[in-house]
Amino acid sequence: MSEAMVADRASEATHGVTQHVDVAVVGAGFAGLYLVHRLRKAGFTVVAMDEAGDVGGTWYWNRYPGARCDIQTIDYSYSFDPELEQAWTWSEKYATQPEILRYLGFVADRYDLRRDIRFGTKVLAATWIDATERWLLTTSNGADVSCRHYIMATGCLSAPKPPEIDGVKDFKGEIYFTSRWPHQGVDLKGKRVAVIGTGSSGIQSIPLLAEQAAHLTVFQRTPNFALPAHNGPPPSDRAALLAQDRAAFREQGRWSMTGVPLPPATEFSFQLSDTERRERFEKLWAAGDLVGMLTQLWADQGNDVDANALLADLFREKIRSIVTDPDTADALSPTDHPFGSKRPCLDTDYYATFNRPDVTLVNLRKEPITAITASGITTDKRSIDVDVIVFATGFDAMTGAIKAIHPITGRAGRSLTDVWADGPHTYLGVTVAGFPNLFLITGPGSPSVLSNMSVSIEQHVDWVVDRLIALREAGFTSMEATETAQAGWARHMADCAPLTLHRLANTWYTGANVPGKPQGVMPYNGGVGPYRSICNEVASQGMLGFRLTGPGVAEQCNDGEIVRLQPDVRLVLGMLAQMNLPPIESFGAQGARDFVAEFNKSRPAGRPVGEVKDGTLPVADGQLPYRLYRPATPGPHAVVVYFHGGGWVLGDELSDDPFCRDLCRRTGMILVSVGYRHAPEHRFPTAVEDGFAATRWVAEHAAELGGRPGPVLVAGWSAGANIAAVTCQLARDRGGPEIAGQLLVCPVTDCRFDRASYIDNATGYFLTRSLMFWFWDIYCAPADRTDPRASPLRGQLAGLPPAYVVTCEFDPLRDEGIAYAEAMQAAGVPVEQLQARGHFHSSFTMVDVVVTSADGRGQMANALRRFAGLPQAAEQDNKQSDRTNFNAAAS
Ligand code: N01
Repeated sequence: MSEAMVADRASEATHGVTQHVDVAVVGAGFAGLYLVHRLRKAGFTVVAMDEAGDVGGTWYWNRYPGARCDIQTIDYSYSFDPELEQAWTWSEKYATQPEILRYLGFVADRYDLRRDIRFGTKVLAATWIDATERWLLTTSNGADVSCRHYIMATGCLSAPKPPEIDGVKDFKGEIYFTSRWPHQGVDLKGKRVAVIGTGSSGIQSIPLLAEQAAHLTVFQRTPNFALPAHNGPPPSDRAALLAQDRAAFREQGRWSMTGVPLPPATEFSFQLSDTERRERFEKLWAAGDLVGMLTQLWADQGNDVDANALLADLFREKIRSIVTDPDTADALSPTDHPFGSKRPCLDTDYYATFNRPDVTLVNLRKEPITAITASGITTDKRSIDVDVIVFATGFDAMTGAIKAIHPITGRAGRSLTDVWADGPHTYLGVTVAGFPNLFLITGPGSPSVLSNMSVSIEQHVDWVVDRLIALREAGFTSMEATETAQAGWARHMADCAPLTLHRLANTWYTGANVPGKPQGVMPYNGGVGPYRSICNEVASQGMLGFRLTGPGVAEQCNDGEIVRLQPDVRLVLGMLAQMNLPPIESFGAQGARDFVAEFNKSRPAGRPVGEVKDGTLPVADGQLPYRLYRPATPGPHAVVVYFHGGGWVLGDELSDDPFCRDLCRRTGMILVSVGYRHAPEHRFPTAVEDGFAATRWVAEHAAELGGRPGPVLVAGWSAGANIAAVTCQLARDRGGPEIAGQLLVCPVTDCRFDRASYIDNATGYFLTRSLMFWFWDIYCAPADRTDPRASPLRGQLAGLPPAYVVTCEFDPLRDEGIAYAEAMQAAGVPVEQLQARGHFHSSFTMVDVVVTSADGRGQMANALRRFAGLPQAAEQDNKQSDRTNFNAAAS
């Protein structure tokens, strides 16, 4: 669109007269365009405003040489209209900025969107007027706007960050920002050029700038991971997939974790050999697929630092193989953050560019910039004269464009800048408490930049517009998030932290790139599909967490938190619900055992330990099998006798294998998992008597097993924790063995079924109330149930070994576990409790599936080490998580 046409368009809004619309939108990029289209179709009057001279958003401004998308264009497109999809064909796998801009122009033309967009127009201030329940916007160009709903489609990376280097104003040469590259281009021929910054913009532009400049000097503060794009025509395999079933392809993207329809890797790093890992890496390196490299190598690459390090090593090897000067290769190799924690880049000849004689890398970690001078850039070691400085220094991301471009004043005169002073607070990343009818498209707290933006944008726009339609139909004129819902979303966001490694890097994802900006992972890292289902649930649960008001209708406020489960627990339970399994108890005892054995085959294998050895141990009337897990460290080791879960009916010494391995690795102790006998073949008290006998045998044979002589420890999960608890009571009463401590994970401690947790969590959390009835019926006659060997809560508790008791919020057994911990404590036993918020009965044994339970398992291991008089384990989980998920109550 010509500048004259822009001026015409801007002047159509008459000065002095307020323009009244249903909805005002800021931004005319991917999000703004789709908003205008959908809102108009839904019958709303709408105006969009953009400072730019035409549509395009980020693609309007970022015109630097080499600018391209780095998600395959086949995925980086609108999907709302199949005809639009048929009408446009991308020429490349990763389209250039000009092609993407042409596409957005094509979309604007096709739906005649420009007629409702005021270009060259900045919103100067936005104020909520309580009396009219409308937003009033003052603008830089043309009429002010009064709107019922105000939607920020401002993009996540649109407010450039100032260079923060002294002396920029003194520089006598030319200065350019990649984010505001001149439309007419820049002639760099024969010039000495400096680039500051090696993020995506720097890495994309550097090879092309090097081709033009007489000499290029790259000032790098943090080396980044870059993968060759191998650009070319759209890959035929994915194009064929799309052509085969366009709707299914798009739908798969919408429900995926990243917004790109690629199935994630299922094998874990420790299940693959070095050769297999290398093969996978080479394949993705050759494919040039960033999302693939981020998700397809091994299942734990994105959340486990050790698994991620394997991948980072392969990257560094590649850099060394491309860059001829070893010092330069070293400087270009990232070592301070896991792959993917900072946005990795797609490049074309980036690393090879540093082999050119006319390109120099300055490593700012070794020689920081001290100032920019009239003639160039000075570091603490030297001065480098240049004619041109290109700042590829990035953006005040996520919040910059929302809060810095103009004051937004909500209810009771509260400014968004004040409300967000310590970081952004949102509900779903879309709304903010205290700011009625204000919507953020891909705002902080939404998957946004951790996803394929086009998919996230469509989801947000559809969700918001659908809500506006529903409000209108019900007669509501305002919609506002509640503080409870917003606080719940913040908690859910924090719960999601261990799912990825983003928290471990200094990056614009966390605000670390802007001096003084509050820090925390801003985008939602729980995945695109889960996020979509949460948004849908908010609507289906009567707009949970929103207050709706309107003239002539009763206020509606269905307050609450939308996600109370840990994010991965929610996924596991969702998958189980989809499987629609019959109740386990309906299989009968043997059928249930077969079912569990089959079910366990599909879980990730446990992690390697030093040695796994099977054996048998004697009890009065036979032999019991056991499996011993020995750490890789030199012994002798403290010994833990472990009892598996399964309601005294199911399971065996192998059935908690991943949990035993994990505890062995974390504690550095031998675990002996005992195959005690089960009901109905062997009813009460066989299981507990077996447990006691096995513990005594292990204690007596500790040295032969490679263990440390002296007291043993006991641990168990569920019914196994019942056996561990009872074993401690029997050992106290029967003269040994000496037990140094007990770890009880979700223990069965009493035969009562009327505690609140039995009622609240009766169904829906895998272990059901009726399954527990069934277990008790098979195991123990009603008359025996009050025997302390069945219900240890009813026993004498004084003089027991110190205990660590773990309970889960969504577990029928929660309250009897807490009751046991409290009763032991009242009896003078040293007790620590871990009350795991958002977890279910199986959270801690589902190692590598419920990764949010890793912190808790680390705490259990440390408790066992304390009981054994050992120093605390190396802070294994501090590298996994920088905060605790749980309300641990140490007593
Ligand atoms: O910005 P960045 P970007 N002195 O913040 C350095 C998207 N994008 O514009 O890492 C010296 O990533 C800074 O160093 P450090 C994409 O999501 C997509 O490149 O803070 N150096 C860093 O190296 C991307 O992630 C595409 O230590 C300074 C660089 O400048 C996001 O936009 C293309 C400095 C900034 O990197 C942002 O990318 C382009 C200083 N004072 C962008 N200040 C696609 O391909 C900053 N730096 C789709």
